[in-house]
Amino acid sequence: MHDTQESQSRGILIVIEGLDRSGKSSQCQKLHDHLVGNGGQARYVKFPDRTTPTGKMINSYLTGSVEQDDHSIHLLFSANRWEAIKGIGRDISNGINVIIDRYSFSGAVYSAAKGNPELSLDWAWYPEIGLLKPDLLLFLDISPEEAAKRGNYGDERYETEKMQARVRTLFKELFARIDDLDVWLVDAGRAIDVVSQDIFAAIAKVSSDGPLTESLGKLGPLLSSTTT
Ligand code: Z5A
Ligand code: MG
Repeated sequence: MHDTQESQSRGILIVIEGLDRSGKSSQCQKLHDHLVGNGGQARYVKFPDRTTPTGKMINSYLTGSVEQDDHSIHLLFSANRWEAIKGIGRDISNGINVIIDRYSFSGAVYSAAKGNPELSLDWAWYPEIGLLKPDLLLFLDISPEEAAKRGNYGDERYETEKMQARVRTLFKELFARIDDLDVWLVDAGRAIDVVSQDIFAAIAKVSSDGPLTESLGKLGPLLSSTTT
């Protein structure tokens, strides 16, 4: 775990990913409170950040009030991360642990899951290359059927069981194609506090030795046939 007593050390970059309603936002908030409660500094960042100009365009698309070309909306989601990344890097350097709710991994798989033949997973990943690589990626795994039982499911674009099933498969393919990425699969179908305990245990094992200089790189080859 990042030693919050050493003012010299940097923060850690944690990403929480998962399907819709897998409990990402609940767990990000709990992790934030846990780190702060233990005397550390933490910041909770959520993508898409719907407050910025790009985020407002994304929100209009997600809520169905405007249509967008698949490539165009994809690049807007990516731009929404690029415009925030310097600030995140600065916080990490200043010893603040940054918890990110959805990141490049959601960015690539949701677009690729649309099934547009001109928007492959490889194409979708490309704009993410160069963004900061997380120290730890937690994937909250839940079946689309289980997720659908939770509140408000179905209000936004992409919130269908068919889409979520494709997304789940693509997440696993994507993780298998990224070198040297610390991914923890967490069974998110359990009670909230049980899931949190697993997450806190994973965080305790992360080291913040050395500067956070690593960036997301190109995807490796697909070694198994898990595509949709
Ligand atoms: N998207 C994209 O296409 N490209 C991108 O680059 C990015 C995103 C970043 C909006 O995302 C959409 O944008 C999303 C992907 C796409 N589309 N879909 N689908 P978002 O992050 O703004 O919204 P969301 O993640 O889809 O939904 P959510 O509401 O934020 O879900 P969540 O954060 O995973 O769950 P939650 O809010 O913590 O919990 C949901 C409910 O379940 C709530 O009532 C909780 O009290 C309950 N809950 C949570 N955990 C549990 C457990 N363990 N047991 C029982 N009940 C629980
Ligand atoms: Mg959420």
